[in-house]
Amino acid sequence: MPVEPARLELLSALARKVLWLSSWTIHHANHIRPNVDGLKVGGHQASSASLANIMSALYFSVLRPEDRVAVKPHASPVFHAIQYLFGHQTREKLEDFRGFRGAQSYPSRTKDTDDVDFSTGSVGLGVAQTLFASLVQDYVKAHGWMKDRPEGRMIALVGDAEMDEGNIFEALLEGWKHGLRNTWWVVDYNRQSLDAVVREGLWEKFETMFRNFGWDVVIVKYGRLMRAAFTEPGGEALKRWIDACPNALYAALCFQGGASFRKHLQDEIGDQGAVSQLIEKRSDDELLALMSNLGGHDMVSMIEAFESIDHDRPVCFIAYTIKGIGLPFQGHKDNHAGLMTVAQMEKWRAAQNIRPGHEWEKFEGLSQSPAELEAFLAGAPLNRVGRRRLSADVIDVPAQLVFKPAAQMSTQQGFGLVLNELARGDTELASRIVTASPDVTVSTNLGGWVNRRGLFARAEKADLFRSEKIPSTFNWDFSPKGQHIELGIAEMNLFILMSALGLSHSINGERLLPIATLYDPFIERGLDALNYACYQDARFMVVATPSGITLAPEGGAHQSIATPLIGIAQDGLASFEPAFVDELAVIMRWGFAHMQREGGEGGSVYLRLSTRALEQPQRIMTPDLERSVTDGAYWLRKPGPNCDLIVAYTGAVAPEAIEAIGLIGESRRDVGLLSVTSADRLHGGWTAARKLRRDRRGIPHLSHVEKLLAPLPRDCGIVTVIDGHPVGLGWLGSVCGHRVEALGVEHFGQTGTIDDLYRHYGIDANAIIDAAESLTAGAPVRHRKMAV
Ligand SMILES: Cc1ncc(C[n+]2csc(CCOP(=O)(O)OP(=O)(O)O)c2C)c(N)n1
Ligand SMILES: [Mg+2]
Repeated sequence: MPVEPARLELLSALARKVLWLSSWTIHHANHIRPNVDGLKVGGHQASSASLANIMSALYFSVLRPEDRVAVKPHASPVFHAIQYLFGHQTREKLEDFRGFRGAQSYPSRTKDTDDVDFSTGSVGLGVAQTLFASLVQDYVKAHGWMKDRPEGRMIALVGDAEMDEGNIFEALLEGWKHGLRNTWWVVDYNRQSLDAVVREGLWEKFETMFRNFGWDVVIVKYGRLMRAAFTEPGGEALKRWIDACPNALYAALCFQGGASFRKHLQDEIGDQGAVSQLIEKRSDDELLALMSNLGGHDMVSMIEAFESIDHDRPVCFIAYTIKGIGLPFQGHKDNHAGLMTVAQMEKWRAAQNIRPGHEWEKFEGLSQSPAELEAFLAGAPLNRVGRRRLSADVIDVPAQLVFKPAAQMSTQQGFGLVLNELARGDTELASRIVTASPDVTVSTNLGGWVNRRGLFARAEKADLFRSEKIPSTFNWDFSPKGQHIELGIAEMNLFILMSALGLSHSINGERLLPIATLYDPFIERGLDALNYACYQDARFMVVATPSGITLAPEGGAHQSIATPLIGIAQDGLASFEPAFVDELAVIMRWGFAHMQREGGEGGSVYLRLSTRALEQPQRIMTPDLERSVTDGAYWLRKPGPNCDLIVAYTGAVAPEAIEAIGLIGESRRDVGLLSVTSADRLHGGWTAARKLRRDRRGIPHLSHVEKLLAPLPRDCGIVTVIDGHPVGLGWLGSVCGHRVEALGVEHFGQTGTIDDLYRHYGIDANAIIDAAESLTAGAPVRHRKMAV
């Protein structure tokens, strides 16, 4: 459908205003705001300009309220400018761009207040987020929860160099497997990255690749001026020249201006009759306007391209642009961090009829009446309904999660049993759980759950082995009602899927409780995506096994050392490492509630579990014990008044700690054994309590760990032991000033039995006893563990 002239005029005026406001925001942050010496803003002005027109086309005309967008990180000022025109962003926040509580450098769901759909910043991740968000929308729809809500398109505005990020390709493959729909990726093809000009012919690689994955590809290369010029006599020759011009030269000529274009064109095709005339009849300015009229900078071309899509297959738009268009450094290869000087800005301001002191005024310098522009903005389809961010009710979590107990079992087994019981029941909680695993569903003990709840696919697909009556432990039926999403091996995809599932309450207004299972060492493979999911405040549960060196025969490549520290340091993720299954059940229950708490009160959950089967304690889980488990620690053996040593352990080394404390206890009476279920929660509680005490001077508030350790005599020693990096527990000595011997694993694992490796790395019972003796002057320990 052609774009009517009146609408076009308004859209073009607004796009010019967006370019101005975004550049002014950056300029203001650098040259005008006080106290920002040294806080130079790089990477925004040129990069933003590139997308000002495309985003104006989208936000002011194409987007519908149900669509969701991930904006290229450096186009953040464009996004904020658009929201400012809509009235969703304040002038104060724009003036404070990149400042404390100001508009964020990169669009942030949690820190910005102007309706950011998906955070971006670490390039590549926001792009993949849109793909998984679309799969999640399909999941919600297939489960009958969309009600009358229309399907949204999940749209990413992508830098061409951003496409180098491997996670995008991993996501593409996964999207293809799941029959991806309703996803648009708009590549800002400015042929520049941060450092350089991109390789020739990159668009062909993109085109082939996207088509190969079943996407529609729309190339928007020429703007209206160009298309009109191509129909003039000599136009064909001009088009051939444009098509053959190397990226670097085109960029350089855009920087140099009309005269340089003229010289090159005349030297190379000028003697070809009609084309000379085509060039000569244009002034330098007109020639530059023609040559920089690439598709991405032409409102009509972009609107037509977007509106031409009449199907729900995924679409890649390759929109040709010039980095820094309209600004003095347009096309210059060093422009990523380029900033306009005060003099350049002055000149540009005057050229746009913007009066000094009126730079922030929404419609200053535009020829249309403010009333007309306001009415147009208010009537933009995106603004048709009020709030676009949705919410969902909290799902009830039963008072207790049950499991079939066994005398000896691992926490991984326990996890499978808890989920199996949930799968057998018909609670609302169970119906909202979605599991996913990167090709380790069975080996992470999700088999029982999947057997009962099935795999998710939009179309039914029966398990062939079952239909052929070939015996198999697992039922691999796919259906729209399935609750397990089967993923390929890429851990990046797992975490971005968690990021999408874990935002469903906000995006789709329907709460999901996602659980990811994977091998603990491979958390590091997907770590940036995990961090990204937490940064967006997505809510999910990560269940990782095997962990530490307990999968001893697998060797160093399958053993994890650093993950306990990740668990402590990762913001938005409460991490736990229980030793026993009754603790695990309590933690999972707490976790499902924590995943649903509002704002800073809640978050995601990480369970570092083990495949090592341990003898389970026979005990009653009292409310006190439950609270201690979720607060992070409890006394498995309470120290006496004259205690000179305690052992604090985490997770699968419980038997070593118990044995050591038994042997030490033969000669020293009051020793204690502290079971640490969450070093993260324990440490977090301690820091929070100290801050509270400082803030509310004099009002005592003791954290859980302080209450546990404060009664110990001053010279009591602490041996800490963990199947992971010793720093994970070593900090316990700082709480009340006790000396610590911290045992753990600091080097890549060997192959061997657990006993071999625990002895080798010094986390077995004898190592604990040795550490205890080196730390305290108490009676010598008479017996050691015998070698087996
Ligand atoms: C994972 C990651 N690596 C590096 C960066 C730093 N960085 C930001 S933008 C960018 C490249 C910009 O090129 P492109 O995507 O083409 O966007 P343009 O600036 O051309 O608009 C880089 C390397 C980042 N933000 N995230
Ligand atoms: Mg680029």
